[in-house]
Amino acid sequence: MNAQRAETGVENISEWIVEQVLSGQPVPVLLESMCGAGWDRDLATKLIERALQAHLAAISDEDAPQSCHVPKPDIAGSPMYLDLGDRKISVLSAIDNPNIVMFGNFLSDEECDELMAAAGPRMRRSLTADMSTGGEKLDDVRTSDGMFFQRGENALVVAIEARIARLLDWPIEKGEGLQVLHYGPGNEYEPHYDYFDPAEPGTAVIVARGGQRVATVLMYLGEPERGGETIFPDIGFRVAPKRGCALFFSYDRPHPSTKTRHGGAPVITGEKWVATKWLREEVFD
Ligand code: PD2
Ligand code: ZN
Repeated sequence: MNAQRAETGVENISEWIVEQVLSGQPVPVLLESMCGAGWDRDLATKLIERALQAHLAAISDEDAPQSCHVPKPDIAGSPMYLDLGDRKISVLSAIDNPNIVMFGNFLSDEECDELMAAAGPRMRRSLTADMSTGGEKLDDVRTSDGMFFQRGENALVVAIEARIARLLDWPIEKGEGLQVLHYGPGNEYEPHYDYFDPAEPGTAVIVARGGQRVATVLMYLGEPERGGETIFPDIGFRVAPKRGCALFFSYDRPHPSTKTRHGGAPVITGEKWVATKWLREEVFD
């Protein structure tokens, strides 16, 4: 749409202005293009101001749901390592907002192998939450295979769940079962939020069991040769799926202001194996 075609009404013009700015058009260039199309300069300036202010208000967290207590690793004082009792892990990188921390040496090679071997025979095409019903559905946005372990299902799952609980000071009972995912070439998980959108009809059913999701721990078990990064497109951040490492991130409210939209980029060559632990606000049983 050009400036002339944007003359159909104030609402359309506002939308068009926001679209232009989001697509990278500098505001002075936008103003000149509106003036060139016959708009009065003062009116065009006001319209731009109003459209951008309304857009900022809409995406700000003022109307967001209230924030809640979330799991958090204690990395105050910038420790190089954290001793979790059964394992010493390293703190590789961290971002404060959103809170994302990457840990090294979280799982041993033997633990990665054992998880993949135990999960292998139980893998089925991954599903996504059906937000209209609270059930599950097959969706092209997620093309991995996966399976869930019961919480505490075997000695290794018990050890990993206890390690996560100590790292994040979050009770084991407030976690979903450990999930193992496998991505072959071309498989991906398109960007999404792990929390459940309060505006969707199916959310009430889902959060009746354990409340909202508040944090995610991704543990990389098997590395592809290319691709398969975990991506955070809104903050321009990509994480390599390095075997044995764990990626933690939290979201203190079910709202885009948490900046936690993330995805699994398509695997290009090789195979990616990852284990996911989603943490809830309340006991999940
Ligand atoms: O496998 C991943 O990298 C990935 C990316 C985004 C996994 C999930 N989300 C998830 O399990 O929620
Ligand atoms: Zn996710």
